[in-house]
Amino acid sequence: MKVYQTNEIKNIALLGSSGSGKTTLVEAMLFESGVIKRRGTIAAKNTVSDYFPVEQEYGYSVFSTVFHVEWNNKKLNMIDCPGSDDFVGGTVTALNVTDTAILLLNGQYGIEVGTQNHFRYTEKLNKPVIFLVNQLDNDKCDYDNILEQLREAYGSKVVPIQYPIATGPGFNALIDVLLMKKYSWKPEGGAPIIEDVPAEEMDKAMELHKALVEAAAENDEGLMEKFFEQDSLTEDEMREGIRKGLAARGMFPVFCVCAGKDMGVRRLMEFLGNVVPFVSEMPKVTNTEGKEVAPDANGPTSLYFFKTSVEPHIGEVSYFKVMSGKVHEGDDLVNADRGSKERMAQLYVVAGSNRIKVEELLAGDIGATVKLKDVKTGNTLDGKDCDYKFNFIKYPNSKYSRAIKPVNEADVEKMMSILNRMREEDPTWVVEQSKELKQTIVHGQGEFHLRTLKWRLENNEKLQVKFEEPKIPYRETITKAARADYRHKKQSGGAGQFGEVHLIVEPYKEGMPVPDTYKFNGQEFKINVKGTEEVPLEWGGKLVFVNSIVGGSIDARFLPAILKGVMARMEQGPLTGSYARDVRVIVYDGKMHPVDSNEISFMLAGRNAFSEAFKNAGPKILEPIYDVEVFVPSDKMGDVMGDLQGRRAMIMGMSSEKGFEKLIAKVPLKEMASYSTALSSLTGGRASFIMKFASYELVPSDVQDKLIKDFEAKQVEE
Ligand SMILES: Nc1nc2c(ncn2[C@@H]2O[C@H](COP(=O)(O)OP(=O)(O)O)[C@@H](O)[C@H]2O)c(=O)[nH]1
Ligand SMILES: [Mg+2]
Repeated sequence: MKVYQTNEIKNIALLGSSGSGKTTLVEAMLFESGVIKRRGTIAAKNTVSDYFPVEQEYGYSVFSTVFHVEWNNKKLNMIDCPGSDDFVGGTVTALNVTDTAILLLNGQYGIEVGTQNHFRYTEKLNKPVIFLVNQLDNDKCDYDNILEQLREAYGSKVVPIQYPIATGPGFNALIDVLLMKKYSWKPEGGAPIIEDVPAEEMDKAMELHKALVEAAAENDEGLMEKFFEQDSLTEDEMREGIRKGLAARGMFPVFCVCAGKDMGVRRLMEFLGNVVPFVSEMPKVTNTEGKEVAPDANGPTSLYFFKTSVEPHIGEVSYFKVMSGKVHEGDDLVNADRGSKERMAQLYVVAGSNRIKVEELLAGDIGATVKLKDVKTGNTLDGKDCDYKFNFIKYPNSKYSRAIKPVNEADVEKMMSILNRMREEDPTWVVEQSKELKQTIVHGQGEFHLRTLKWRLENNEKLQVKFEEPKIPYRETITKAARADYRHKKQSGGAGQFGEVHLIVEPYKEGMPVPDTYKFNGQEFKINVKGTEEVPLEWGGKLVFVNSIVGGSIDARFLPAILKGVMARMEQGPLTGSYARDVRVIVYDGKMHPVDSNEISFMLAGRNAFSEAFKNAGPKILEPIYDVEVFVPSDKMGDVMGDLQGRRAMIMGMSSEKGFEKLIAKVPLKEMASYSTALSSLTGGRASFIMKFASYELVPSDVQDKLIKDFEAKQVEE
């Protein structure tokens, strides 16, 4: 295979809702460019793109699939992305390593929640977008309506380059208003018949052509002047204008295809080859040191690994983009993130599970290799004299969590090692061994995301696991000051134990001064601060420990033991055994025994005095609250709002954009446990949401009573 130069390579992401037809389009493109000899179908489970058993089982894409086609001496590297937001990891990665996005729309439905989500990612990453309306042969397809939806959602930058003469099962022709030609196909699709625009379509075609010329001119001053002088542009000038418009997101061109019948696919590839920006024309990526790295084949060699996957029959395959320089078969490189050496024994370009060996790949290109020793997703391998690292990919926060457990308890270690390995394939799975909750928790992007995790553990790894509801990381705190003392005393035979501690506890807020006196039951307690220790807590908040001991009633050497006793209770709060936070403890008095006092005595006295004072100090349970943003189609707004109110949500705001509403709310984590499933069934999968930890807040008193009761019942049981 030919070695492609940087200025012959284009990297493109295929986006769009599940079911819009991305995988089918890939099949048609690969067929048209000669990589495969016959087109597979989703129904026959023989497509190039969905080749993993889990994908064939569920009937849609779980992973992103990398492939390339050669077209007119250019190489188009493409990544077919999963449409469901559950598998957003693959989509975000793909968008980061490509320069242009093709956003497919399902001709039956027009803009869907997946369209909106994917468009939002392109916006965030500032990537050019081409809209592609697919399934023009569907009898529900209404192209003009879809165009209207697009304009309403994304504005006047939406400019059609094609329109179908008629949609529905008879679809077989479209007008291309960039070339001003009619394209039509025989029933088997493939090579088009290209003719002049028929007279009856001329008016409509001319009108759209003019709009396109104007839009193309808008993105370049030289072209604009020319357009005003001559009222037209040449084909090349138009391509130039569209390219600039695309690159600057000043224009979102709209194309048409029927991927299922391979109609319009060649023309789309031609446009991709001729018009979309090259790698070298796009903004440069910066490395972790903030240095811009140009895709320069003469620069130092640096490869970024954006995907690793364990593939049927071969094992681990690692996908990379050449960020700079070139890589040759047999090159020795160094892993900049892990320090290890790696040999690039074989280089491939890929089309799904098909691999083609190549000798060399240059800057900007995408390739794969196998049998690396220790390369994880996100690592960089560098050549001599280069130490670039990259971390430009940012994944969304997880929003669905489950506690996971092997059915056979002896398999815990095995499960953990498999989970950690799987996480290297998909960084949006987060595995957490919670000491606090005594659970292993897997966090993901949705119920389906975690179900595929389970499927793969059970089917690929033969490890049976079960999911449980994750416990909620409650916190405990106090709401007023209280006082207690406790004497620990033990005299049995030999050495005795003695320690007595008097202390005050109160809620602590940052910067709060210590008062001179406290009053409890009419009695005054004078405070004389001798020392303060601030302990930042691993689980958030603080413990402030104040020494105000009078007249040496307790030796200073016992203070650390008292603090240790207090901390033991902070780690297992007196109400429900949850972590406590935001407490100030003032030790102001106590007693020692000249022989029997020791550290253990003061630790126990400190712990018990603290426990008692805590219980008298208006103790409260806090729960984690999340900031939640829900994107809902307008007609489902009422249902979604009602459901949220049933989840103790506080609605913070609403805004309406592009036929969708955005709802902003604060919701307790406890109430979000199965939200993704509930939201999906409320809206028929047409809504999506994101969530992020906000703060800890007091739980309502009925919830608190129940939590304390449950805890006490469990204590008795144990
Ligand atoms: N009628 C029709 N069906 C299509 C077309 N393209 C794809 N499909 C069907 O739509 C479904 C989803 O397609 P798929 O390629 O898996 O979509 P993806 O989820 O975006 O990858 C499959 O059943 C395809 O056969 C098309 O142009 N016309
Ligand atoms: Mg697919």
